[in-house]
Amino acid sequence: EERLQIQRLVEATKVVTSTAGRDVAKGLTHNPKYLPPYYFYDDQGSDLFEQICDLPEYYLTRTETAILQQYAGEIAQITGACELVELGSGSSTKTRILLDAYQKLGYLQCYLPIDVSAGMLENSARKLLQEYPSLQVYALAGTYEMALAQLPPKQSPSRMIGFIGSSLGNMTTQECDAFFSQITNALQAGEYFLLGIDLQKPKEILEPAYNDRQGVTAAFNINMLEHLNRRFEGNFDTTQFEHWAFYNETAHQIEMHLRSMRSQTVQLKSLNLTVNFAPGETILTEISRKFNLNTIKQQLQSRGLVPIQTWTDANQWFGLLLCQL
Ligand code: AVI
Repeated sequence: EERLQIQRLVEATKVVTSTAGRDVAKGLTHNPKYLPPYYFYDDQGSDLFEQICDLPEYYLTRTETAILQQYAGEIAQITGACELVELGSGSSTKTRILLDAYQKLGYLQCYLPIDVSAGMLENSARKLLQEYPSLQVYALAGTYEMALAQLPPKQSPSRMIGFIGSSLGNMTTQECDAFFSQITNALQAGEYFLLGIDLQKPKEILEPAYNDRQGVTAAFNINMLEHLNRRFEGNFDTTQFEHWAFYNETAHQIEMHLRSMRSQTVQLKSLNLTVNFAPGETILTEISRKFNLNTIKQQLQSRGLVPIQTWTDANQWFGLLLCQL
């Protein structure tokens, strides 16, 4: 297929096997233990995340979709002909709303989805090619950092980097800072950054979204251990860890952990790593920050990403910001 290019990115260092998993070793030997959230997204985890997006308690996807449906035309109009780079594209479901809006104006050219889940990336890219017969897809399998540093030359007059779904919330403020630099380095003056963020709200709404009744979020959390088992020859006994998520109101963030149900020892053979767990000890697998619209706008502005338009829903639960470098 000529309209599709898929590139599997590897870390710049050629000795891939020795660098992969270094972050796992670092997190599991840290006190308190943590794991980087991108390990959620092997192909199985990406499927589970798709299921989360449809849960009645998980208002995020539904709310952002509605905002996009209402304002995608406006976004396309403001940016003009623009190729779309999307970070964490997953199934590209919400992206179709944007692609449709660009197509309507005759602006649809090239879509560059980026995702760590290569299987999910390839499947959704192939589907998009069928649905959009004139679209070029250049898919990049890798982390944001790798992909942003290796974007192919532009084919359109302008570029927009899309980062929707509130994945920014999964970064610490420090990681966020480094990430904004990667964004500004990847863009040229006048180009766009589209950001979707979950906003602060009562914990009565937030906590159920991360503790759904069907247990899909728990399975998603536990799958990280299964992923590590598969990838690094590990022997986590997933029946001996439980999902634990709560809203930290002071830090304005959901904190998601895996809690060891007893004293146990786990080995990750290919990392040469042995980890001991005390009963009740936890691994922090994710933070999910909830933003204040004005604060994040100021932060973006101070990093040179000037917010030129903001959209939200009637409840002000979710925000979509179009920024320009
Ligand atoms: C991808 N990210 C924005 C999700 C979130 O809500 O922070 C990941 C997730 N974790 C548990 N449920 C969903």
